[in-house]
Amino acid sequence: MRLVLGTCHHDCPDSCGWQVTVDDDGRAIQLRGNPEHPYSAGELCPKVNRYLGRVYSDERVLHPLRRVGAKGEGRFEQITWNDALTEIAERFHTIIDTHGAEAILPYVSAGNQSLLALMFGDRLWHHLGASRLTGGLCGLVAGAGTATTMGTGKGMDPSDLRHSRFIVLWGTNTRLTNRHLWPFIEEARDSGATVVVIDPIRTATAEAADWFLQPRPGTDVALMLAMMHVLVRDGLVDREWVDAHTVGFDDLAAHVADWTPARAAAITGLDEGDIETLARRFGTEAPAAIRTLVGAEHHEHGAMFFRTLTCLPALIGAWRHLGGGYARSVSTWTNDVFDFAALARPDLLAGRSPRGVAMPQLGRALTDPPLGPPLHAVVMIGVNPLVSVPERERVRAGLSRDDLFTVVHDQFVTDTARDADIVLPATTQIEAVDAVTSWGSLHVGWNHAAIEPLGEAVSNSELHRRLARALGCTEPALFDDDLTALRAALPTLDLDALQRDGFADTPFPADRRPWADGGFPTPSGKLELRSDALAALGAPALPTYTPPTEAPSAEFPFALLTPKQQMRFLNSSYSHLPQHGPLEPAPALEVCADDAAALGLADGDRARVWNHRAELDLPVRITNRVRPGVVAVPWGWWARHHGGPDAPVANSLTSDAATDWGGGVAFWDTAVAVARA
Ligand SMILES: Nc1nc2c(c(=O)[nH]1)N[C@H]1C(S)=C(S)[C@@H](COP(=O)(O)OP(=O)(O)OC[C@H]3O[C@@H](n4cnc5c(=O)[nH]c(N)nc54)[C@H](O)[C@@H]3O)O[C@H]1N2
Ligand SMILES: Nc1nc2c(c(=O)[nH]1)N[C@H]1C(S)=C(S)[C@@H](COP(=O)(O)OP(=O)(O)OC[C@H]3O[C@@H](n4cnc5c(=O)[nH]c(N)nc54)[C@H](O)[C@@H]3O)O[C@H]1N2
Ligand code: SF4
Ligand SMILES: [Mo]
Repeated sequence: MRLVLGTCHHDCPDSCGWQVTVDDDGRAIQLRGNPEHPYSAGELCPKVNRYLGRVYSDERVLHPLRRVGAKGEGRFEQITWNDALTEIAERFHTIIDTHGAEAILPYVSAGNQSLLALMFGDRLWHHLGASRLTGGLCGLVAGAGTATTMGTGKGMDPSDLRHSRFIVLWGTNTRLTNRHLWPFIEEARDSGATVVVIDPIRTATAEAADWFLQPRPGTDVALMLAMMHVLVRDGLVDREWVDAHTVGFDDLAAHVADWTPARAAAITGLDEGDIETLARRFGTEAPAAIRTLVGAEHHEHGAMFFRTLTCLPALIGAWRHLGGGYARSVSTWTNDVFDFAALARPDLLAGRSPRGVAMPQLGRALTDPPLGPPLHAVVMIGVNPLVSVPERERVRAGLSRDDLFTVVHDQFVTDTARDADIVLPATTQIEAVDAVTSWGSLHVGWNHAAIEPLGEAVSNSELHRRLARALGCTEPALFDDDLTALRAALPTLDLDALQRDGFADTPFPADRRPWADGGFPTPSGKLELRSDALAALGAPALPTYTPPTEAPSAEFPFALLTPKQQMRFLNSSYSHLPQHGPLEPAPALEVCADDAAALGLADGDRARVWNHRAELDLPVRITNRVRPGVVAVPWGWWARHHGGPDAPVANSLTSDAATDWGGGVAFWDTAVAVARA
């Protein structure tokens, strides 16, 4: 019996440390939280408490598979690795000879967000000169919006919320998506802090808050501008800090002069008095802090949301205080220990700059090719776009092209894998070594391989070594072993200690107040309430509210949200497993009582929900989680859970409109109509 330390690989801010008990036959018999881990402290979550059920699931793909029958039929035969690699190499060589390497697109995402899993493969794609992904589905918009104001994504250590008096959880569902932060928030509360949640959905986090505000989706910037109005009007601005460390205050003050709470109330649907109270409490109950994460970026004006939000703590001088400021992803801190270039090796591009394909607009790229050679091959790694990418029916149409060669590397035959030509078996996290720099806490975690790979599964790094060999590449960097690559990636860390302990701290300013004395890395060297750089790009220099293009209309009167909401799911990863999906409420259309009555819908009735992209047929769930004019369909369920292998899913309805900047996508500016089925 052995105990092996590891770190969760999921695309989750918590990056929990775990320990795996392995019996003498090399089988993992228990996976539990590592009690020594400073952030997760021995607790995992309802997803990963059942992780061994995933590892040893009967549905695991354990051998390479080749499609038999028509595309998307989901019929496969088992083949050898040798046959799979030979076929891939032949297809790739033909495509490269005929169309160039840019006709191949590696479509890689964070199903495993460990360093090797996510980035070692870049070496091969750079070396080949394949198309690159630009933008993304997660986090880039929030990072870009934040950096417009602050010059960086670096903010508070979220665990310092334990020192806050007034905590605003703005567009983040902490208790679901970031559960290990909640104890720090409870600690602040025990010392008298108030917790406010601002979300268009009454989430589990909203239920646990002291105060819940439920604006219409996509209207928060109007609320923020009204808060600024009150702060300026009532003399709650910290003029000393603002004068010393920001630019553009006078312009901003003039700009918000007519952003009265009444004006914002009409747009957001909030109560005018609540807006006044929120602004005044935020301006007087120091230390005040705003916690946000990713969700609010999934709007057309997602970057503006984060750009505007980061102005609020600055106006009140919140950065002076321990427990004051703005807390988002800490990856910009934790990545300080990580040498990206040494791992991903952009130098292997050798001066080339391959065509970029916008990740969120995969459907367009496969059906309406951007400039450059049409895509003839896509390699999906750690991603399930037929559940997770907007305009899903268009993605499906692209994947059904007979002249497209699709390779999927995954642990399961996901909806996406069903449409593949070749499916390759991927290891789970307990089968391969890796390291994880967290985005929720200031740690890097080590992950030992606890067991041998099951069947013929290979890790992402081994996959790329095999592909490189099959393609006849000779560049030595493509064949580095895992430890060599990890040593290069983490040059400043004591890897022996990291391997022994399972985690290490990452650097953070000793007084824990990173911006108390300003010094923001913006063009002006100050926090930019006015951004001339943004103006140069054609965007407004000052925080500005703009309604979404796809707003509810006479034809499509409801705003549709498709959020994460199942505690047993992690993105699209668990809905198919017996200890996860069947224990969650099945997909339904959430609608409030007033709207349901107006539509003649009773709880449990079937409703059609549609727009020009797709139509779903769902049972109705009447709920107080959404406000009038807003409906929700939970996301993460596969086609089979929506009625069959060809059924549309939540993202069949969603918009793939790009965000204002940051390269994200406006999933949640989607309008739909609803009627009795
Ligand atoms: N409507 C709507 N759409 C959304 C979102 C939403 O909230 N609503 N959220 C968006 C966000 S924030 C994100 S991050 C994306 C998530 O997008 P998804 O693609 O759903 O991400 P995951 O479920 O995390 O992981 C994808 C796949 O990675 C596989 N995987 C796990 N480990 C490994 C490994 O080591 N190797 C390989 N090759 N595969 C592995 C898993 O089995 C899984 O099938 O979805 C986005 N789409
Ligand atoms: N259990 C669980 N945990 C997860 C995941 C999971 O699938 N399941 N996914 C992981 C991933 S990939 C990510 S990116 C993180 C995301 O972590 P979060 O950002 O915390 O979660 P989301 O659910 O994407 O979005 C947060 C909230 O934003 C709200 N929202 C939508 N539009 C607006 C708006 O216009 N204004 C405001 N104020 N709020 C809005 C949504 O209703 C939602 O409740 O969670 C991670 N953790
Ligand atoms: S999914 Fe998130 S909360 Fe669950 S074990 Fe992994 S890192 Fe921790
Ligand atoms: Mo995400």
